[in-house]
Amino acid sequence: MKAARFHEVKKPLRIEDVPFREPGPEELLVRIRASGICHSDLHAMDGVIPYGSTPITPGHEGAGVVEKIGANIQDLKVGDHVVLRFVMSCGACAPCVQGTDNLCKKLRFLGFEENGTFAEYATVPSRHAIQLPNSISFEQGAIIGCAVVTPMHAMNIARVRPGSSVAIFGLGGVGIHAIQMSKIFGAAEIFAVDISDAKLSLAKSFGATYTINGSKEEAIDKIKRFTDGTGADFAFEFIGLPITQTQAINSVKRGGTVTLVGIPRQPLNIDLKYLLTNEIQLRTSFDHTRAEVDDVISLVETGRLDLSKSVSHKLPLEKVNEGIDILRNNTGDPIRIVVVP
Ligand code: PAD
Ligand code: ZN
Repeated sequence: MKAARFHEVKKPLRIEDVPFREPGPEELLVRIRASGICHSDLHAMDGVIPYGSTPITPGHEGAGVVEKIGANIQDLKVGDHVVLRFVMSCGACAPCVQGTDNLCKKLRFLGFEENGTFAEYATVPSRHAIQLPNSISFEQGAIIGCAVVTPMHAMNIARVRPGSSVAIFGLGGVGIHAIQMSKIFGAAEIFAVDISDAKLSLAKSFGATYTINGSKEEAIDKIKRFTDGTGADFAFEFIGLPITQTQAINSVKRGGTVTLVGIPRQPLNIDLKYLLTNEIQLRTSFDHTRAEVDDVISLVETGRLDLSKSVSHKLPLEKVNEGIDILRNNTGDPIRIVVVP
């Protein structure tokens, strides 16, 4: 099969012919129909997040069709559409049983430690394939697996309450979905911050109350101005830069909650005394749980979450490096870029 392979840090992926692995008794062979490019893939290719072993096939946001099933599989059949979960939890340890399978003791990551979805086929344990209703496209199914479910987990971590004000920093493939997700969680006012006017206007169309171009306006001042000088109840950072992490911290009111989601590329200096004396709750959000994927699929299926504008670019797998460059350079206002084998 054709696959895009990582060999060396800061080098393009190589399109190669590699054999696919036959599925074991508990596994599936999935014909990949769409795979999203996430900024986390760029972090891994840059050496910020380590791959388990190399060479490896990256890609952790995939959807496709079950092509072959292992001898013990009963809940899925050949021809079923599935979303692949890159959070490969064991299902048996204490965190898994308690519903926090993103903190599994034996966690492995598809596309980082196991060959992923930038390929024609992926072989995965069946418990990491979640049935996708035929009414949802493969492109939308693919991005559900990371870009859409990540903000849902972040909102659950923060415990966003109905009627609250929420500030979202970063409106890329992941952060843009936090706008609609805030509405679903009942937010009354949403501040959307980015440096791209196109992403800000998309956020507005999804229900952002105020948009702020961080390269032209002071985000904290504007958020305070529209919250009677106090700040937002909740802030989320979906970029991973100290400057925007600090802005998020300073944009919430006393007693507010800040949730960091963007993978940090540099350390952050935190004024702990400021947090403590203002009782600001600092939280972090890592990936998602299986139940949250089911919840997102239901929201899309019932029309409460609109993913029709989420995929901005669709490229053949052979052009995956072009997609990676577009995302890295943030040119052409990419939301999610999807590759199709
Ligand atoms: P992306 O590149 O699509 O989006 C980043 C956005 O940030 C873009 O819209 C930029 O315009 C915007 N931006 C950049 N600099 C600034 C700035 N100074 N001020 C305001 N906006 C700015 O990335 P993504 O959405 O794929 O991923 C975002 C981060 O989230 C990235 O670090 C990724 O690794 C991380 C991530 N974390 C998890 C998790 O579970 N914690 C899961 C998935 C992705
Ligand atoms: Zn991702």
